[in-house]
Amino acid sequence: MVNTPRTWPSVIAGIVATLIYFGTAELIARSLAAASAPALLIGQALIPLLPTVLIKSAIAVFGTHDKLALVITIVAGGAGLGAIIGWIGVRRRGLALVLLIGFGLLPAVVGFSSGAELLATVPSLGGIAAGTVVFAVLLRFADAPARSGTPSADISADDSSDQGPRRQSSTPTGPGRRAFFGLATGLSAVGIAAVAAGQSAATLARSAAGTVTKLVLPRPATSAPEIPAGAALDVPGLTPLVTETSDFYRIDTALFPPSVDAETWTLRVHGLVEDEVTITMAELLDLPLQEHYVTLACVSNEVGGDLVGNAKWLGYPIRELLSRAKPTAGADMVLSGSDDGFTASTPLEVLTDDRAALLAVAMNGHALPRDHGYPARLVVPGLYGYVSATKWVTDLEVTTFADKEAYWTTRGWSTHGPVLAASRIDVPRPGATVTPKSSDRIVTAGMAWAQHTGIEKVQVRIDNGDWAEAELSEELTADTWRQWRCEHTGLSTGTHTVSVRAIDLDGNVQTSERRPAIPSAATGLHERQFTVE
Ligand SMILES: Nc1nc2c(c(=O)[nH]1)N[C@H]1C(S)=C(S)[C@@H](COP(=O)(O)O)O[C@H]1N2
Ligand SMILES: [Mo]
Repeated sequence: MVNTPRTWPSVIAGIVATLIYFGTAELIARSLAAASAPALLIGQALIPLLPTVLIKSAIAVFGTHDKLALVITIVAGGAGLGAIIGWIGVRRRGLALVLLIGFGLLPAVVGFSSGAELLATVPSLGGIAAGTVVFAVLLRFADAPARSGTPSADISADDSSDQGPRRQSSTPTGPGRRAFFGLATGLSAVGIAAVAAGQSAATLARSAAGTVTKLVLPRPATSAPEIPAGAALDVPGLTPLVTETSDFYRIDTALFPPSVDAETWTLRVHGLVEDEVTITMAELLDLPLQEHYVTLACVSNEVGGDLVGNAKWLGYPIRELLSRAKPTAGADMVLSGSDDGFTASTPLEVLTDDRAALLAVAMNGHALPRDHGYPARLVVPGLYGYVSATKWVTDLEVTTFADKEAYWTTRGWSTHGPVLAASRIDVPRPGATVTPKSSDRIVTAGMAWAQHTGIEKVQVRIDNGDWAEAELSEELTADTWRQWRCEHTGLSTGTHTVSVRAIDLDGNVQTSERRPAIPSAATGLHERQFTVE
C-alpha cells in the first residue's frame, strides 16, 4: 500500500533535499579544490546574463560581499524550487525525483558547456545522490503511521497509484511527526552548515593562495618616494594614505578569481606591432622594475563611496614593453585581456607617455594577492580600473578604438574612462553627534583625488554658507589621493550638513550636478549630516 503524504511533509522534504544537495556538493567541490560548487557554477553562468545595472547595483549594495549575496540568493532560490518539487511529489513522486535529478544536473551541464573540466560535474553528482536519498528517507518518515514507526511506502516504487484522488495518509503525529521534524531540521542545519563551511574554506584558501607564493621579488631599480611627514594628517577616523592590501576594494566579473601559475604565465604583446613580444615571469622579474604609489578608483563608485584605494605598486613600465613591440601607425588603443575573459581598452597615448603605467607584480611590498591579479596586472594612473587595470593580464593587443570594444564598453559604459576630480567626507561619521572642542572647534576631514592631474584645493561648506578652503596633506605624487581637513567654529547646536568639493590642477571644479555612475562615473557633491550638541 502506498500512502500519499500530506502536502507539507513533502514540501519540507523537497527543501531539505535541496539544502543537502548544495551542502554535499560544496564539500565535495572544496575537497577537490575545484571551483565547481553548483552555486558558483550557476552564479558564473548568470553573471553575464544579468543586466549591467543590476550587477553594478549589486556591487554598490553588497560591496565586496556581492558574491556571497549571490551564493545565498542561489541557494535560497534552489530551496524554493525544492519546495515546488516537493509539492509536485505529493501526487507524483516519480516525477519529483526526476525533477530533483534534472535540476541537480543543471549546474554541472552549464559549467561543463562553458568550459569547466569533467571533474567539475562530480560535486553536482554527489549532491544529487545525497539529496535524493534525503528526499526518499524524509518521505518515508512522513509516511510512517503514527504508532508503528515503520515506513509503509517505498518511494522509489511506481507512482501510478499516486494518480488517483488524494488519499488521507496516516497523519504524522506523535513520534512519527517528531522524528520527521527533528530529522528535517537537523538535515537542513547540516546542509546550510556545509555550504557555509565550503564558502569560508574557499575564502581561506584564496587568501592563503594570495600570501603563499613562489614569486621572489627583486629589489626595485627605482624605489617609490619616501612618504613625507606632512602627507598624512592626524585625524581619528580619516582614511589612511596607503590602503592596506586586505582593505583594498575589489571588483571582479569572475565569481572565483582565476588561479594563474606564475611559472607558466606569459604576456603576449601583438596586433598592430612590428615585433610581437612574449614575456615570461622570469624575464619580467629580471627587468629594472619601478615602484610607484598610484590611487586606483572604480568608475562605479558612488559619490562618497569607498571603491577607491591607494597602494604602492612594483612593476615594469608598459611604455617600455610597447616600445619593444613598436606599434604601427594608426594604432590608438591597447586591448588588455586576462584569463577570465575580461578586457580593457586603454588609449595607446596614455600607455606611451611618461606616466607610471605599470605591468605590476607586487602591491604594498608583496606579490599580488590572487584577488588583485596574481601574478601580474596593469595599473594606469588617471584612468578608472575598468579601462586600464586588467588583473591576471596575459594579453596586450595593440589595435584601434574603431575595431575593438572592451568588456564593460559592450555593456553600456563609455569607451574612455578618465578619472574625474572627486572628494569624500570621512569625518564626522554619518549622523554623528559632535561636541565642539576647545574654542568651539569642529573638525571635518576626508579624501580627494584627481589622479595624474593632481588636486589643487579642496573646499568645504557648512549648510549653505560660504566655501572655506580646507588644509591639504602634502602631495605624495599627482597620481595619489590627498587628505583634507577643515576646522569650523561658531556652529549652532542642532543638525548641520557639510559638503565638499575638489578643484584639480587643471582648474576643474567638481560639479554639484548629480548623475549616475553609468556610463562615465557618478558626479555630485558628497554631503554629510551631523549634530552639534
Ligand atoms: N581580469 C579582470 N581585471 C579587472 C576587473 C575584472 O573584473 N577582471 N575589474 C576591473 C575593475 S572594474 C576595477 S575598478 C579594478 C579593480 O581592481 P582591484 O579589484 O584590484 O581593486 O580592476 C579592473 N581589472
Ligand atoms: Mo571598476
